[in-house]
Amino acid sequence: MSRALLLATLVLALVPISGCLGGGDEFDFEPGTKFKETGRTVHLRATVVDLPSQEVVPGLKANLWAFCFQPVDPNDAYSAAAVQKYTPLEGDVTPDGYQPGECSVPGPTLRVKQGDRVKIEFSHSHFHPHTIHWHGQFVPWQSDGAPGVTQDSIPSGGAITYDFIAKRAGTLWYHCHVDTQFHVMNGLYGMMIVEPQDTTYEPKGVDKEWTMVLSTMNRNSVEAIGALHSHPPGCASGFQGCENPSSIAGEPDVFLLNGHSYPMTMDQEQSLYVMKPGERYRLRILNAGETVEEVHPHGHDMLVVAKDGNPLPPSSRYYADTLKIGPAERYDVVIDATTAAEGPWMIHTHVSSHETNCGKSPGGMHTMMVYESYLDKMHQFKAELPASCAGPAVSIPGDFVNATTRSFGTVFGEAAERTWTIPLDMPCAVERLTFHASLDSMGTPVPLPGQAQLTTVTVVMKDPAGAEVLRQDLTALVPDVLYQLEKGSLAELAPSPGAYTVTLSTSQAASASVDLFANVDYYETFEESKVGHLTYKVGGCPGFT
Ligand SMILES: [Cu+2]
Repeated sequence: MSRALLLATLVLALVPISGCLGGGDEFDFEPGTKFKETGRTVHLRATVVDLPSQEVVPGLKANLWAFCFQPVDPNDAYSAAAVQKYTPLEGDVTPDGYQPGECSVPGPTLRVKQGDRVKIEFSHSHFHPHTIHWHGQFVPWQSDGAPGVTQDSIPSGGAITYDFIAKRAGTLWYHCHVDTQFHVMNGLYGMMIVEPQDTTYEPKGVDKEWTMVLSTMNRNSVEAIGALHSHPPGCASGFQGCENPSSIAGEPDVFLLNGHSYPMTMDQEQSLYVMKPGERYRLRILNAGETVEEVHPHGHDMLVVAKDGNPLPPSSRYYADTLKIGPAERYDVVIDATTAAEGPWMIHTHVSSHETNCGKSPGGMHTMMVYESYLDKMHQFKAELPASCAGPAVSIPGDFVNATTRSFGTVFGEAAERTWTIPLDMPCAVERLTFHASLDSMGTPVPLPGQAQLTTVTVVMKDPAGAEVLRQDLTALVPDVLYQLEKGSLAELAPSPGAYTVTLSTSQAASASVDLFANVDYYETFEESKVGHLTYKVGGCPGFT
């Protein structure tokens, strides 16, 4: 073999090998590399506030906690632009000192450029401690927001500055890392987008970006946290008299897309995806909830281009009509709008029980991709797809059962009066009220021969409105009285909450005592809804049938 032929053979033999080694289509990407610091700083102030009575599902108002972000310097346009706000829905609360959308659930989307310095001055006067964890970002460990591990949580009145270079690009997120199972559920999460400097692996020809943040809640747990808001200002865990919420969170039973359930998603500018034929959209999906979801758009495929913010090699990108996304995962997908597909299309989780509100479908993690030419027709489709909870959950008081003894003085002939109250918290939900008073004969004086029993105790009972409903003398001959009210009559007699009062009086106290017993028996569970939250159907209670 000539030298030239040998060389040619070797070159030919090496070509496939170099192909295997990567060659021209080598995927030349490594997270957090190939960038220069921009020299610019995104300088924000962050806090946590209460968002009371946020309607997240039609008819369900939750007491949420929200992250707020705003530029430290209001004139700093670069930092201000990094805070991308959700347009508040009607009725959403804007806390004092903030612009609409600066405090929200999910929190505002933070959008910075790779290489920017991100400086977040975090402080709060919320009753519970919090932190911010920058999920996916390559931060110095001191800025990792991991309480009890690498830093203390930030108590009410405390402060920390998170300071890092946005090294890692892509779709990331942030969330509180204190009792994550509660704090995230209660609203402390949001998306963070870092635009890469090297756009080699970015999807091309994108006209618009959409974001989809999926999350879950447990109604009972969120309501339980709401009840803790009576804590004094500055009250935080570890302080005397301040309770933490239970560390056991209930199973998810509320399913949210950008902080709301369908059909509220249709009213949310950032959650109703409007399309135009020929355009191409990049949808960034974050699962901030506790469940695994299956995102499914109707009428379109999704080209999956990035996982957890990192681009997939072009040869590994794939089309899917159903995309599994577990807790904390992110996927970027590209959706093409075509003339052939013009219309209104659902996009929702295909874990079907999670596209419900209180067990009713459609609801939950569900919204629409609507072509512009169909926008004005959406009210029809919405009308055909009603979804709401049956009504607010009613909290029925626990039964009142009490027995006691009221004793009078020991001086014969002395007048005396004793009182007792029977609380009545929700008259319309009472099944039966029972009151029993009985003169304790052991306490009556021994009558002299030929004399009548001397001790008489008069029992007077008044309803919460002050009307007398019972008057009876107790004597040795008539030693007791029983008073009962059944369902129906009680609501009429005592339409508003309050207390029945019982007054015992005698003009001849002499070691007499009266045994008292009361039982206010409220209705219990009437119907257990599919989401595990107890709802009640109580005849006579306003708003319930
Ligand atoms: Cu927190």
